[in-house]
Amino acid sequence: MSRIVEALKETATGITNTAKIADLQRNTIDPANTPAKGQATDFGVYISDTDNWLKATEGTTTGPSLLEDHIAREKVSRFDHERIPERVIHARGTGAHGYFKVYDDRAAKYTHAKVLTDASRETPVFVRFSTVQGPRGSADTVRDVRGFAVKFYTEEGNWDIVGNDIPIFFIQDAMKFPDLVHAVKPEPHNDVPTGQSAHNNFWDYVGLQPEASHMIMWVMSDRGIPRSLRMMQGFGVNTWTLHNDKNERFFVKFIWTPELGVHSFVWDEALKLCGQDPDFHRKDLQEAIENGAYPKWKFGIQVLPESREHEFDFDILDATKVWPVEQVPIEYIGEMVLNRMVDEYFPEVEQVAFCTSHVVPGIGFSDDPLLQGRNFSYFDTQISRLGINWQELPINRPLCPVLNNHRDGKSRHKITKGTINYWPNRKGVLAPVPHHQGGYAEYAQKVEGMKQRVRGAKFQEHYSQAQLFYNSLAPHEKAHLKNAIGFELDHCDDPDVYKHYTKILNNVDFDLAKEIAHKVGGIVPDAPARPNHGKTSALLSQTDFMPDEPTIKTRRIAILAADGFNGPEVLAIRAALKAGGATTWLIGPRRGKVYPAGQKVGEGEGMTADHHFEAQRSTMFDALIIPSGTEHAASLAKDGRIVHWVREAFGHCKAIGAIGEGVTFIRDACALPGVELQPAPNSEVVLSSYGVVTTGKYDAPAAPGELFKIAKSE
Ligand code: HDD
Repeated sequence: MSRIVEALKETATGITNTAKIADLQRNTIDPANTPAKGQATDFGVYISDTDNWLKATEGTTTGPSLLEDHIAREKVSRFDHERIPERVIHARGTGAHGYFKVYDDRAAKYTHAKVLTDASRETPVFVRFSTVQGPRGSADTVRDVRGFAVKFYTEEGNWDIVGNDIPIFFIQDAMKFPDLVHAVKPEPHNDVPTGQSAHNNFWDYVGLQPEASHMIMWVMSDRGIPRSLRMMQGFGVNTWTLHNDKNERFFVKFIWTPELGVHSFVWDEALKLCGQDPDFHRKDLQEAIENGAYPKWKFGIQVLPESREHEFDFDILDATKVWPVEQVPIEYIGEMVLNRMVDEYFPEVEQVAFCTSHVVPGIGFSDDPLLQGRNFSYFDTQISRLGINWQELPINRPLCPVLNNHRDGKSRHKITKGTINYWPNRKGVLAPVPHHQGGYAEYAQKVEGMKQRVRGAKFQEHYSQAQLFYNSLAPHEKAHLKNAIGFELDHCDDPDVYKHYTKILNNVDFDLAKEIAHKVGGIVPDAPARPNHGKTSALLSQTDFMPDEPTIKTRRIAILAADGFNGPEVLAIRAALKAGGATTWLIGPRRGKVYPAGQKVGEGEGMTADHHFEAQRSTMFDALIIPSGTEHAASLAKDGRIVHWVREAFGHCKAIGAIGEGVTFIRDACALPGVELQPAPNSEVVLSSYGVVTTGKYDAPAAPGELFKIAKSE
């Protein structure tokens, strides 16, 4: 019997991809389905009054409240202690359950880890996405690195890949981490800014740490403002190792690539959403999962045998470097699907705790100095956040049985029978498990050297890959990156900071440095600090990650409709978009009934608008459609909010569809001089180079997605 089946025999679910859900059920209470008659104290006595503190009172007077009221004290005291320390970084997050499986055993040549080689398994996972800088209550769409932490509940124990959406990191050595975090977090004197790296201290620090220059390129690129958590890559970042049955060791990088492609906001959209809908990303994840559009990622590995370690012009243990795919191709070996949101945020998302040191047999560490330090830091931080028994919390406990001689500590849940809590013991209980029976075996690595505070020679080069990344971007991505750095340096008011950073940029690219220096009042260089090698590499630009077939799956499409819109047209469009996997939202002058042409306002059957014009913004949607209808188009044209909506969507390069009179409205709203946006006289669909799709009439159910073939980011 497998270890997990044994552990879960109470629920009799066995090892399925839902085994963790079954495990959590042991601690889950459904108030709708409990024998409890109503509210009780924590010690189980029913409460008759939850609103009035016990008082010494007479007649109609209100006397003093009595300390004796332990029921009131319990209620208030429990409330007083509801918060735990938020994560020192990555405090803002959201999470979901799912499963992981490999396609086949092709990775067996590298590792004996069953989770990576046994295709009959579907390993339950829990994933937490996060931003880095902001506190728990900060906005989702800030420019920042996104955390992408995956906990695999394997039969051999928990394995955590605590990764980010960017494949590299700011620093090479873990000892620098507290400085990096202090520098990026709000400044100590005024606790400003929230959820932003646009301030003196951050740019001062990275300006004095040239090893951060590559990471700065990534964070200032569109990767720093993902459209959705479902549309970003994930990376283990550090170099790990795999070991196979022949006792061979390989260096490895882990990569998640989303099925829907990699997409981002434009900066203006992201900025506005911070205020308009600060929960945009977490709601987006929830909406997709609840609609059954389960986010999916392919899981890839880049593998190097030990013999190739020194073959590269960078050190493969340096976390500020990618392994270019031309030199080390990605092998996709499996996939992960997220299919269930949490039941309650705090016990699951807030209490989940990851550790880079959590690996299972067949997977190990390398000498990557960032990873080595992380292996200390994560376990340590969980003790201060959750207490020493944090691994007993339902979301963190492994699915396989866990027995050992660890005992006691605050909030111990387990009760272990027996007289023995040490090894060796006279009864031979709780013996260590030999390697051949599944005990973790460290790879026998030869270690020698001088004890010194240094990093290897190849760790000293910092600009080559920053250039590689910059050179590999598409022109629009370069433009976005320049705007982002321009924005951030403009928010630094200390000339020492922004002037110095423009000097750093000149090591990456002369034109980039010149343009930004001009913009922000930096030092305009008259010659490059070093030549740009001109090399490019694949899979760095997001444009290399469009889905194989253009898709509108899970895209949010707003249909703006005032009274008098063309009803059958809207029905047909909604049906076609739904068939393509998009969600449509009818936005009208009021929530509730909006009346198509032919129906009297207030009397007809109407169509239900999901929202009203004032309550939503174009930033909350990927695309918009204006149907035909004379009165409707005339009303839209009079509404400043709608005119702004359309202009804004146009400015953000969103896909816009318009039909009949809707076309005229869009043309006038966007005031597009010289742009021909006349509807064709028939149902011919015309796509302008601006991404606006127009037609004279729309009466046939279009092929799914026909109207929205243009990828938003183009
Ligand atoms: Fe870290 C949290 C990712 C370097 C120390 N880190 C944390 C989380 C992610 C990462 C995704 C949030 C986990 C969650 O959702 O609970 N960190 C990374 C990546 C790094 C990295 C990809 C570079 C490769 N981190 C790093 C270093 C150190 C830490 C070098 C310390 C020396 N990280 C922490 C931490 C946190 C953390 C302080 C805060 C909360 C937590 O661990 O659980 O220990």
